[in-house]
Amino acid sequence: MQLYYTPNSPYARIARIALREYGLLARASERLAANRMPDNPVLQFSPVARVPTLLHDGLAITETRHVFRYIAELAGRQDTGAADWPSIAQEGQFLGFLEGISAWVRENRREGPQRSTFLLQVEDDRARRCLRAFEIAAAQSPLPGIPCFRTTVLACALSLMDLRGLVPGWREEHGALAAWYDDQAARPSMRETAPAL
Ligand SMILES: N[C@@H](CCC(=O)N[C@@H](CS)C(=O)NCC(=O)O)C(=O)O
Repeated sequence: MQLYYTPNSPYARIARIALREYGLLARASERLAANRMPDNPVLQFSPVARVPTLLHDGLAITETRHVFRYIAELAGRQDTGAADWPSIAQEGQFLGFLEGISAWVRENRREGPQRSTFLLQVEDDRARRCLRAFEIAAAQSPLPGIPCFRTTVLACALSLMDLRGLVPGWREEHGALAAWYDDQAARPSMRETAPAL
């Protein structure tokens, strides 16, 4: 099994956390992708050429939630119950938050005139709205910990937001969420996959 990743991708990080949390790291080789380069090795397997891409049994599995589920199933953690719609609704919110943070980071990387102050403001607003809502959720009832898929997404999104200093001082007004995040950030799977600054 081969998992293509880049060190700074929060999506690939979620898949790398799954390999560690489900005890499958020894069966996988983690390989570096070269996103958006003509010699990206992932192009041999997937025309979409994004990370994470998991190769196993002749399949190239993409989309983080599918990769995560595949790894969980290989580890014998199948979820065969009826759809849990409240959890799926929350998963959508956490994935949307991660997408917003990722878009914000990408926009920040653009050079001066190419950078859209409108888009930066849109993502700033979205992130702050999400933090307020997630704080209420975390204070109302304890959020499950990693390796629950949806909260692995949340932890990786908060980590990226924190690392890039996108919402300075967010901990002060989001104490329940920050306490939950700090517990998750201390897990070996989070520490071993931390992106470079
Ligand atoms: N919806 C995808 C998003 C994955 C994604 O956006 N990956 C980025 C890195 S963070 C990527 O590979 N970008 C390269 C490209 O778009 O060419 C998922 O859930 O896996």
